[in-house]
Amino acid sequence: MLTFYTAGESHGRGVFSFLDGIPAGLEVSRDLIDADLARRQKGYGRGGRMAIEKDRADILSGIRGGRTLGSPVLMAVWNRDFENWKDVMDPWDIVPGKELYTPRPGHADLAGAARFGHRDLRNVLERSSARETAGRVAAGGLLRSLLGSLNIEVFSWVKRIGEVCFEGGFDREKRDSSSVFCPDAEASGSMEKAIDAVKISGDTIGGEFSIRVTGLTAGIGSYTQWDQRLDTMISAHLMSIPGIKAVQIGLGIDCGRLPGSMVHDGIIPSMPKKRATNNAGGIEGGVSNGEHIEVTCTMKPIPTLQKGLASIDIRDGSACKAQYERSDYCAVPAASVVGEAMMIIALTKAILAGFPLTTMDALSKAFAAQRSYWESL
Ligand code: EPS
Repeated sequence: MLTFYTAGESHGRGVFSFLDGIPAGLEVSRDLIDADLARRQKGYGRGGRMAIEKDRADILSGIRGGRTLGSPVLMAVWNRDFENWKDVMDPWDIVPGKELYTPRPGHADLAGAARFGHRDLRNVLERSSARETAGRVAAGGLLRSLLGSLNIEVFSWVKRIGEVCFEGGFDREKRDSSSVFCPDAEASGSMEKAIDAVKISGDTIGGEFSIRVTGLTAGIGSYTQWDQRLDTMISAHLMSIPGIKAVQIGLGIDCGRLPGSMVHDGIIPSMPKKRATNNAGGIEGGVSNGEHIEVTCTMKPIPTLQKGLASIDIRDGSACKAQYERSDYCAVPAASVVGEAMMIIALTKAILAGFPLTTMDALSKAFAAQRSYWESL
């Protein structure tokens, strides 16, 4: 089984990813990892921090000569900004001056203080910051090589920023030339304008992104236990991304409005079995059904607002505005890259749960056998 965790604080030394259970012999592409990290840093609406950082993955263990060893992989994304925070983040000495006492509604500040008994909210903020998602993207970037070797591709695009919605299809070139990662020039322009508007008013804005998986054969996941369902695994991984408030698979919430005849995807006589539509988003009964996996995530507006939301000073309970430190105005484009990473991690877990193998050679053979079985059905 694959295990994945991160460690690290936003202004500490770095963000660290730990992956255990990757089969040995996987040829890892450094470029894929760094390209994903660079994409996460972009997107119209980002704040000042991204001008400081130049995220790269530093492999600290588990890879030798470009291939996984089967032992745990530890990766670091070093924080350049740490240089400016060395004293404040010192593990041994308390340096006063950067304490925070006015929690931001919508962020982890207040609830996190309740969980761990912190008074200085910086102790919560440093770990709950979305800076942590750099570690997820590094891990996803590495495992992209594993899925790639099985001919599985994962990609995303931004579908909505506030009221601006793009309903069309995916086009990689167009997405990559868009400042907001939306594959439509006109919609991208309107999305930029929506972000500009909140920036001027000291506000923030959310949106939606979609993720598509191609090349996943039928038969990944399971219906025999709740936690082995592919939809359980995918939605848990995507819901864990900071700011995500909804995950829809396929037709999603529209399934509740339409009759069965308009929801379920007719089976067309073919080998392998094809569907007339893909409202199920490629998953039936918790198992991949051979169609593309299609998921849409909704992200709330970032809770750090320049104009400040109603809050209190937790030292005396008096009313005041929530703290403001440099932040993003819109991070939906960046979140779409994190979404790809979490989808990649979820799929790798599901595949390795189905084929618990320790070498890439054995995994490739088992996966190919599953694919031919499906193609012969
Ligand atoms: C982020 C780094 C953070 C924030 C942002 C995401 O850096 P800093 O706090 O130094 O500006 O910009 O985090 C949030 C928006 C949040 O709400 O936590 C990053 O690397 O993505």
